[in-house]
Amino acid sequence: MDKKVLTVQDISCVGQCSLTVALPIISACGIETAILPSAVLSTHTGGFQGWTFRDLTEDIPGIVDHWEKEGIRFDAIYTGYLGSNRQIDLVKDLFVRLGSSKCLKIVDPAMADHGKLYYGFDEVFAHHMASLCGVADIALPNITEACMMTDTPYVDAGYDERYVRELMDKVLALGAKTVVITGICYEPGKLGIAILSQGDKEISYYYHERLDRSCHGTGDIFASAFTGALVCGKSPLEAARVAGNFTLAGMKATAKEHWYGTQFEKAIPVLLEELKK
Ligand code: PXL
Repeated sequence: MDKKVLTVQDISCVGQCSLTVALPIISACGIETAILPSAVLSTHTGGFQGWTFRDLTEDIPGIVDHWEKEGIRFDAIYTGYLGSNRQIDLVKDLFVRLGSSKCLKIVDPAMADHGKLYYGFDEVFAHHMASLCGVADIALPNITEACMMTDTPYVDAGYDERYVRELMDKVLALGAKTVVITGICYEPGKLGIAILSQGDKEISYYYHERLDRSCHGTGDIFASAFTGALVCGKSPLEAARVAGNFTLAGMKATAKEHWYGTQFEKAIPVLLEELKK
């Protein structure tokens, strides 16, 4: 049977992140993608001023009830940016009610980067997000998010493999079955994606080139492509290669003056090539 994915996150109408990234990318992987918008914003909150924000929390229970009655179930549920503790509770509930028997639950905490929480989030939210990662098959934090969820001091650079291993063990201790952390840098010019599952002896890495710039939305692009690749049957390590190479190609395709997002659209052919390998 063809697989079906549900993704739960906001619609930032302009800004190349969250649902405007997840829907096209997972669809491009050839997978039916249903969406549950958690909020509608005029833009994302990372650099624009004066954005609008409509919270859709109160719409979620009715949508979930309807789908449950219709017998609609998903093979994977991927969550990104969520706006409140209550939304996290609603997601935990829909994991149970809308997941197929083998549903893959993929949680990208999408709440912080570069050592700082995004606008509007606090420590209590970060701990609540930790509890959502605790029920995930795959948790996809960046280093900042992993630190905030596990009360670990954030180290920007110069950390070693022991620090990363401890951090990953702490995320697994929350309950996640597998943790995938992007942006691991042990030496100049190289970035790693680290993967560790419960019971693994060692971290697996996929390394790719490190560019001398950062682009907004790359976490969402990575998580979307990773989800698409996993649902296509790739292993977590293969999915890391697909998503890592695609995200990198998107960054390379992004014009220098394009400050608010990543022009991943131009790299869709790379995604399709990577999926064929
Ligand atoms: O890319 C993550 C993200 C998603 N949604 C909203 C955001 C951000 C990051 O800034 O502001 C609304």
